[in-house]
Amino acid sequence: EQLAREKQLAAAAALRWVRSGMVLGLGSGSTAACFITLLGEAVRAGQLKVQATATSLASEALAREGGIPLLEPRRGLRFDLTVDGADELDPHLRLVKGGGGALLREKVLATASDYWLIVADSSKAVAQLGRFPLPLEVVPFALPWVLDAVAALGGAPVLRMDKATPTHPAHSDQGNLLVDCHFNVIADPEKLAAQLQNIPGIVEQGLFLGLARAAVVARGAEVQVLRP
Ligand code: DER
Repeated sequence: EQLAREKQLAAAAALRWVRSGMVLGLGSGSTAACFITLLGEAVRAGQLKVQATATSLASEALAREGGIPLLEPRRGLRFDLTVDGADELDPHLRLVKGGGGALLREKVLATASDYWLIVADSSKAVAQLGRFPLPLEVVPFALPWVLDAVAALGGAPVLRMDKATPTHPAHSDQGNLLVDCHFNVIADPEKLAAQLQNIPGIVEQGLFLGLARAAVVARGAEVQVLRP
């Protein structure tokens, strides 16, 4: 339907940023998956010669299936371009990410990238962050105190349960827990990010600030390139 077509459109547009010889970071989620699939087709057709590292085991499997040569993490490895999705993006290109539970590896690769490009359908663009629950990755031992600290910040924290077995909590690729925080409105993202980073046991939080170079947002049949 409309959003699926927009994801495809944004992903196809992002392919224009790719040049042979690049070392690429591959994001996670359904829009990034469209990009990885299209990239695999170009690699298999001999149109692009690239190497890549993925931000989740799911994206890694998709890239391997597509025939994209993969690089293991190593010292000094930097990415010419990383293409990733978002759950929300505001006019300053501040993002909420982590809906797919990959926020830790996503932020590691975003930070190691020379150019971090967002691909999104029109539903992601918002005037103010916060309606999408803010994801956290949390070390299991610390969970009770993290839930208390987030509640004290007004974040109404909810432990994310596994989609397949709803009686069990979801786990990140690192084996940590995921907590979704219902702030509703995040008026000061920078302040909240600093507060969350001060809570021991939170290994990553889903605010991605000052990282995105551009966002390719598909709206209907149109593609807009937004810059901070
Ligand atoms: O978890 C994430 O940050 C992913 O990028 C994802 O949530 C983006 O959403 P999408 O599946 O609609 O692309």
